[in-house]
Amino acid sequence: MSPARFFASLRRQLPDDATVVLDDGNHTFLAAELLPIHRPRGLISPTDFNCMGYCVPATIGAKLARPDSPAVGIVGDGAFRMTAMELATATAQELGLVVFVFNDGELAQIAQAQEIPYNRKTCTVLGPLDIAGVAQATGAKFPAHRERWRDRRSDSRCAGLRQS
Ligand SMILES: Cc1ncc(C[n+]2csc(CCOP(=O)(O)OP(=O)(O)O)c2C)c(N)n1
Ligand SMILES: [Mg+2]
Repeated sequence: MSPARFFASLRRQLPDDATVVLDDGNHTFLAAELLPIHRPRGLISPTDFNCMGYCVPATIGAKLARPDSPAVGIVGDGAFRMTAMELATATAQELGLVVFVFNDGELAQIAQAQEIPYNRKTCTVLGPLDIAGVAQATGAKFPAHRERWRDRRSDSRCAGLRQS
């Protein structure tokens, strides 16, 4: 699925009082460009130190702080694998939140900063990540329907994890 289509569809379905939680990666900039936010504090991200791994636990925090409105996390596959097991906390507490994983198989924000000036990548290609397996291990739901899209750089997928 293209990022533009993903964010347009997300915006259509999100109520104005939702909280969107980002991580650090290419999706951060895509969200800044493509996802209008309709209330103050409706978007949070790790702006102080840009620390990867922020999204999943921060989405849990956002949902605990505002239990009556939706909390949605958007995270890259590199950052997701840093703190994904926190989903077990979300399921144990029956919080009901959604995490979308931008699954492009690399630490893309860094990979492109290597590839553009040096024409090579170093230590930024990721091994396989079984997101459905993570969902199963933590008690989260993983939708059966997934769309794939191919961009110029890599085969990218956007997968949603629903925790309820
Ligand atoms: C803890 C931590 N380590 C390293 C970085 C440097 N860094 C910034 S973005 C990024 C890659 C993120 O990869 P991914 O989550 O897959 O997102 P993508 O850029 O592929 O969309 C890295 C390694 C960081 N911000 N935080
Ligand atoms: Mg990535």
